[in-house]
Formats: sequence, C-alpha cells, structure tokens
Amino acid sequence: MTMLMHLSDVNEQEWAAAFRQALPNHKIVTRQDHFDPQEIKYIYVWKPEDDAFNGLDNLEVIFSLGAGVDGIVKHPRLPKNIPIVRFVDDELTQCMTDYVVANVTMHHRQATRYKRDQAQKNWSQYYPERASTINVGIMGLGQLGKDAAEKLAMLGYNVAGWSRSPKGIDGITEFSGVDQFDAFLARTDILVCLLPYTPETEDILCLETFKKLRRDALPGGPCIVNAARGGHQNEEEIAVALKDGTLGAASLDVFKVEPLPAESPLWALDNCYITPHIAAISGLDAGVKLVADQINRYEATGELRHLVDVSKGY
Ligand code: NDP
Ligand code: OXD
Repeated sequence: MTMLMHLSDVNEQEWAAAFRQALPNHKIVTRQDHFDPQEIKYIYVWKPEDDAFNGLDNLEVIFSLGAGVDGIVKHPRLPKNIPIVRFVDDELTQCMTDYVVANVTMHHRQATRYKRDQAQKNWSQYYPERASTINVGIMGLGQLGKDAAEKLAMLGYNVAGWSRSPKGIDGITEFSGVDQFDAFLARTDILVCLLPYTPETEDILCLETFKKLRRDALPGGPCIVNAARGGHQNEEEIAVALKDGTLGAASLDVFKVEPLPAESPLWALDNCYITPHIAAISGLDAGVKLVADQINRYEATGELRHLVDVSKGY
C-alpha cells in the first residue's frame, strides 16, 4: 500500500520520514520521488495544488493534515466518492482553546484601552466588569467551538454558541440555524468564529453582522476573534468597523491572503491583534499517529473515523 505526501508549505520530507517509521509495511512517497500514480492508495494533503489528484485512479482515502478541509472539498479536480478524513486531536483542540481564551480575556480586560493609555503615559483606573457580565458568542460548536465554549464558561463568562443544529451542551446557551443568528448576535459582546469555511459561512464577519452585536457591555465596543479561516471575514469592512467604533477590537489569526499583504490596512490598527495562522497546529507526532492508526484500522476492519461530509463542506 502506498501513501503520497502532498503537503504544501509544510516540511513534506520530515512527515514522510515519520510515516516510514510508523507504517514500516507501507511505501511512503513524496512529490519529489518517482512513483506510479496508479499505486497510490492514500494521500495525505495540505493545500493541494491543481494537479494533486491527477492520475490517482486507485485512491481509497484522502487524509487531511488540517482540521479545516475547505482547501480539499473545493478542489476543482477532487475525485468523487473517495472518503476524506480530517484531523481531530485533543492537543490541537487545547491549543485553539488557549488562543480563544487568551484573546477573549484580553478584550474583556480592555487591552486596547490600556495600550492606548500607556502610549500617552496616562494613569487612568478603570476596573473591568466581572466575567459573568460579558456575553461571549461562539460561532461553530464542533470539535473546537465546544471545548472553547466549555472552558470560557468555567472561567465565568456567559457563553452562547451558534451552530447548524442544537448540541445540548451543559451551561451553554444555544442558538441554531439562520433563523436564530440575529438573536445570537444581539446578546453577544465578544464574537468568536470557529466555523468551517463553506459557501454559507463566507464573509460572515462583515459590517452587517457587527452592527447587530450588543453595544452596551464592553466599554470600547463589541469585539471579534477569528481563528477559523480568512474566507470568513470581509477585511475592508473589519478595518472600517475598527476605525469607526462599530468594533472595539479584533483578534485575527487567519486572512483571505496569507501571509497578510503589507498593504492591508489591518496592520496599522492598534485595535487589531494579528497573529500569522498559529492559533493551533496539527503536530507531527499526533498527526502521524492519528493517520497510522486510521490506516491500520481501515485495513483491518474497513472503518474510518472523522469523515468529512462533502455535501456540507466540513
Ligand atoms: P467541526 O466540523 O467539528 O465543527 C464545525 C461547527 O460549525 C459545527 O458545530 C457546525 O454545526 C458549525 N457550522 C457549520 N456550518 C454552519 C452554518 N452554516 N451555520 C451554523 N453553524 C455551522 O470543525 P472544528 O471545530 O474541528 O474546526 C472549525 C474550523 O477551525 C476548521 O474548519 C478550520 O477552518 C479552523 N481551524 C483553524 C486553525 C488555526 O490554526 N487557525 C486550526 C484548526 C482549525 P453542526 O455541527 O450543527 O453541523
Ligand atoms: C487547520 C489549520 O485547519 O491549521 O488545521 O488551519
């Protein structure tokens, strides 16, 4: 059985070497190696190039290096009816929760206000309200959103989540579907995006959305945290909202174009907290173990876990 590594912007050779250790009875090839496309049964993918699936007529499973599979499901030459398995891992979830908690608490504790005061050498005491007065709204209550919601609730925040279908998570107020989106926004002070990027969620972080957020709880205005995909955000409108006060601050880990171009107005805004797509990473050890386990189980029983529903896009 042969597995092809197709990992753009990632050290493909390093992953291949680790897979050779974990799956000694399998042949692991990279794009630099000579191989017959017909022998490829598995492909391990991140940011697939246009020719990623060319000639792979005997492909049985597509494994995604990422938790997000938008780059795979929208691939113009994605082979039909081949199962896609995505990355789901406790360590990645924990990392994402760290990022979300850090940024939510930062906005609750008025980081921008104190940064501006410091620049002016201004000693002005303002005591942030307690966490239970702050309404956090998490868009997406999947693997990542659910954990972040539960941890924020443990810290005392008043947490709600919005997903396609209700989940019944203890201690979290739930909203679901398009019909309940406005009610969810109307009670939200800090809006966190952990949605998959699909046609329905494209540009969901836009002025129209921001104007519907609750305005009277956070002194500087409502805030957003996006650690999902740049495709979720209208960056021109975020810049406008950050300048005119519609938003108090934004934490953005992902961008429409990465790296974020130097011309982006977001770089210069002191209430925009930019990180270079580092909220959570699929670690090599965990990734190799997860895929090796999946392959061993699949070959023994035919079972695959964490399958993507291509019709939904995640
Ligand atoms: P999941 O698939 O587990 O969860 C997705 C959630 O979004 C589900 O609750 C789903 O609802 C909800 N959802 C999907 N579409 C809609 C919609 N149209 N309206 C309302 N809710 C919707 O994904 P994960 O939690 O594992 O990951 C989320 C995203 O995080 C990934 O797709 C990826 O893009 C991003 N990510 C970013 C990283 C980074 O470093 N910045 C790292 C890892 C992931 P339902 O369950 O009801 O269908
Ligand atoms: C992912 C990511 O989707 O790192 O896993 O963005």
